[in-house]
Amino acid sequence: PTNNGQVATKLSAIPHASGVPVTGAVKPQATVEEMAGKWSDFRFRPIRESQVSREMTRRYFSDLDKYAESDIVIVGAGSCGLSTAYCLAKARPDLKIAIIEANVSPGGGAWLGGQLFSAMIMRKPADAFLREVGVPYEDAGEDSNYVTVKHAALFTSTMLSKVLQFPNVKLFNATSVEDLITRRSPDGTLRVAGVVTNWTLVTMHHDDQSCMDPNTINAPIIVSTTGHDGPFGAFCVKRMVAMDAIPALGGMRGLDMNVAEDAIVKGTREVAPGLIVGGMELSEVDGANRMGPTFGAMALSGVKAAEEALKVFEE
Ligand code: AHZ
Repeated sequence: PTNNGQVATKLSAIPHASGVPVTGAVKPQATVEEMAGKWSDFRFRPIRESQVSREMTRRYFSDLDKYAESDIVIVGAGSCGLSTAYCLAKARPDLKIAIIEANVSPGGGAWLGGQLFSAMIMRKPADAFLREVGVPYEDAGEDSNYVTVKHAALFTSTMLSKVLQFPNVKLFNATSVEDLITRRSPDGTLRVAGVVTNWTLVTMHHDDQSCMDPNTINAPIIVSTTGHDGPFGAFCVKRMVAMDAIPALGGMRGLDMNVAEDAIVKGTREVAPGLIVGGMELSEVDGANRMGPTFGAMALSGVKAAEEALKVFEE
């Protein structure tokens, strides 16, 4: 049993599209083909509206209860956060992993390759990550230094479908991390010990609504992947600077694909006790370059962030 009382499930036990798991099904299920041409007699089974409400809310509140003590919280479900979640959930089915995403739609900037263009470019050797997750891509051959996914949304939707099938992952979307839980040790070091959350619509209205107090999640390790500074981004590291737990931010530098991608992957680490930073949020800490529309570093920074997080549980 895992720490939340569930039986651990190995990745190999999570079926793919050809064998969709139907929990609790007792009889052979109808197929769509069997419905064809029979629309005049068609009827859905009856339902009472309250059943729908209860099925949704019961699960959500049970998840709030279960994940109030998580093993790992990932802040931000962009390409780096989702890659982190995939690696962690696969490696450790016994750990409870909460993903907090401010937006209604998870995926961050990875729904398009760059500007409004569809294709997503990944420099080798990040093609290994695409094979690992099962994202189809084009490779121009041995001499080519990069591969191309025909639409960035294919990458992001595949990541989401894999990550959300893990039984030990819960995505709380439309939920913002609006502060960090911190503990000061006797030597003065600040340790991040969880996150403070609120509905995103509430956080957007702190100026014109009376105080609506937040909620909390405790966890020994937080992985922050909230992207570079902007209306939303770099949230956790900016908060750490405000609390004097990180001296200052280096600030994201100009675009240099070759320098930027190596630096982000290599630099992904625990920047302060309890806080691992990956993806473009790290460029703000280290004063690293941006890479623009090439996503290999986001995937591999996720791989490294997961590796760093797992050290905490191996100690
Ligand atoms: O909504 C944000 C996005 O989905 C989410 N987020 C930000 N602040 C949050 C908060 N609470 C909860 N306080 C929050 N969620 O974090 C996600 C960040 O995703 P992203 O795609 O912006 O970041 P990434 O680091 O995964 O990928 C960066 C992609 C970039 S930017 C770039 C450049 O500018 O040069 N190049 C690449 C490849």
